[in-house]
Amino acid sequence: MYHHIVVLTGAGISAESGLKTFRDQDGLWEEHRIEDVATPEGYQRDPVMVEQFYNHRWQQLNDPSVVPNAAHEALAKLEREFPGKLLVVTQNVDNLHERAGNRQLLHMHGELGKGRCPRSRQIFTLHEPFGPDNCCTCCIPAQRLRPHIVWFGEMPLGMDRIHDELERCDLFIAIGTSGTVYPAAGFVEIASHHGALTAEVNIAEKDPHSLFHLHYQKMASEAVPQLVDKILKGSLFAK
Ligand code: BV8
Repeated sequence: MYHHIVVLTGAGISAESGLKTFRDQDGLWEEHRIEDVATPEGYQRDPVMVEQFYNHRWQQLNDPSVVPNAAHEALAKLEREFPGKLLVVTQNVDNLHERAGNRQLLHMHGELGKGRCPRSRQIFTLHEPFGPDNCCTCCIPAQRLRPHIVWFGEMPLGMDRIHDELERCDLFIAIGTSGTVYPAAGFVEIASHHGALTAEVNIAEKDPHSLFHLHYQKMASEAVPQLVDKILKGSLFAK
């Protein structure tokens, strides 16, 4: 039986909930260049365009067709029923893990539903789209809120806690991530180096340079419920 699990999720776990991934054919980025919408420089250059990019994705979360899928539900079941420690680290900025019920959850790249004061770094729940009138309440004069999103070149959130958990876990599972963005892409090496069994779920075939011990080439909505049942039964390569 495992005692301490870290799960890393990427855009692939939300794909079956209707949210576009970043690097698949119709990925988000194709409508925009990364450097234009997901960098501090892009925001400085054209804040309105970046605000529209994030407002659109935030409003998409209210679409009745965008709901947690079986993979999100399975991770919530794991948190409810697993007797050991579980932390879900997500690269995703959507709210599908929370809506499925996960609470031991860390958004390392920020969240669509939050804004941040550029001066105090105070975080605010978003109640209206980003724009010139959506300002902080912590400064005089009030500052225009920016998306609470970690852009390229910015430090991801919760890194100390993540490293601590990776060094202690005995099972590391990555779900629906292409492993192209660092530091998240380097987590498997840390976990494996500290003795964890590492597994990944991806519809793509195993990368020849992959460091994962196990690879489940399946849709997340099919593989994750199966994995969770094996873990809860103690039959996933029980040590
Ligand atoms: C940092 C928020 C340092 C935005 C995101 C030059 C300058 C500066 C930095 C760098 C540089 N060169 C390299 C770097 C590092 C850089 C980086 O890694 N760049 C890459 C492009 C090479 N990283 C950073 O900049 C990071 N910060 O390094 O800071 C620092 C140090 C000290 C002090 C200050 C700073 C910050 C990176 C965070 C960027 N923000 N998100 C937003 O969401 O709008 S990244 C964004 O892209 C996502 O959050 C996610 O992390 C990433 C997309 O990755 P995935 O989630 O994996 O999605 P993807 O589409 O790629 O893959 C989906 C996978 O799912 C596929 O494999 C597919 O096969 C699979 N799949 C699809 N459907 C399913 C499925 N699997 C199962 N079932 C399905 N149904």
